[in-house]
Amino acid sequence: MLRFETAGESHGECLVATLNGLPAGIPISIEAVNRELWRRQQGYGRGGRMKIETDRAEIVAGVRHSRTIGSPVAILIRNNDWQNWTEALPVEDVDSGPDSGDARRKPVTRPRPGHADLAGAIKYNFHDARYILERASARETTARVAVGAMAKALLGEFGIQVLSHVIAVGPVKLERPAVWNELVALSLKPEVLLGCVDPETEARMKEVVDEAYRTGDTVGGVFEVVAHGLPVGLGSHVTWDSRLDGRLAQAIVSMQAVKGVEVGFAAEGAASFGSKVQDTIHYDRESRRFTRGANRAGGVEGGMTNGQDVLVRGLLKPISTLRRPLESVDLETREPALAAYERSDVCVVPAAGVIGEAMVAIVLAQAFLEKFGGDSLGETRRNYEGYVEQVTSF
Ligand code: EPS
Repeated sequence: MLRFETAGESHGECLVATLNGLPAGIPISIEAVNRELWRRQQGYGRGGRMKIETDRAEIVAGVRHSRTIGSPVAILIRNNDWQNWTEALPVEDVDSGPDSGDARRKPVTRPRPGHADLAGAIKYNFHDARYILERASARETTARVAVGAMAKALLGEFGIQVLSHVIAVGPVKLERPAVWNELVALSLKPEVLLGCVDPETEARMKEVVDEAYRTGDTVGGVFEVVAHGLPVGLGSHVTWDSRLDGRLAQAIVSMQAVKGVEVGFAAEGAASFGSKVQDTIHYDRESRRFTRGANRAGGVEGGMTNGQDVLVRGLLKPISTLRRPLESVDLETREPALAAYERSDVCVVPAAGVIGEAMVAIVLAQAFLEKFGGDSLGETRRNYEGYVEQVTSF
């Protein structure tokens, strides 16, 4: 079973992740991991924090001589901003307690609507939302992306790739499908604007972000993750929790600010007749392969991969920290007050796409290892090749 955990606060010393269950022998390139971290930091509309950080992974366990060794992988990513927070968030107490009102703590007493601040403060019993937002912040996704890079390394050994693109920013939508090669080209670009494959649409997306900048607002959107090169049969129809679409949905909606998910063309399908939605089945006698009329199902039928590209979309609400803050209430005085603002991103849809890739890669790697197992890459490969032979001669 491939399992991971993350720890770390947004302005603490570092973020850490552990990942257990990868077979031994997977080649790991630290540059490839760092490239993913770089991709997560990009995009037009990111805030001041991204100028402070240059995220780099330090692998401190589980990889030796550039290959996994079967033991848990541990990854550490240092926060450059920590040096500005040593007094506010020390590990050892410097005064009398969490509600002491010490200004050095940089208390947050005016919860932001939409953020974890209010519910978290009530639940964990702090009259200061600082400890809540430190962990709720999407900075945590840095650790997820590092873990996702490991999952991608495993999948890559079997010709499976996971990429993303932005299909909407605010009201501006990409009105045509993107092809796989466009996503590959996008992922290799040295600069990222809004992660859309169509330059004209991307320019209109930028105008929406500019408007949000002008008005002190924020803007959300939709990203699409595409997994390419999958075998038939990852996940299963037999139990509710082995269904791959359910597992992908959980992984995507667990991301900060994601409020909705689509597998394939879910919303469009719900508004159509069945005859227009299902992907017809055909057979090519020459290659002895089943082919499909379209891929509206997003590569998953009955909770299993069907061999087509897996398509998963995440619907991202606008970030809840606004430069022109919304109405709130002060946790101390209970008087009306404007929500707290330190600094924030205006648009994070391209970054969310990269995080979505990591989450999808992790879920696919879990399902892949469930099916093929193996303590070493060679063993996993033998199991995989045996199955491919069975599928080919079906
Ligand atoms: C983030 C770092 C954070 C935020 C953002 C994600 O940095 P800071 O709080 O120091 O500005 O920019 O977090 C949020 C969107 C949020 O709502 O908390 C990052 O590294 O992605």
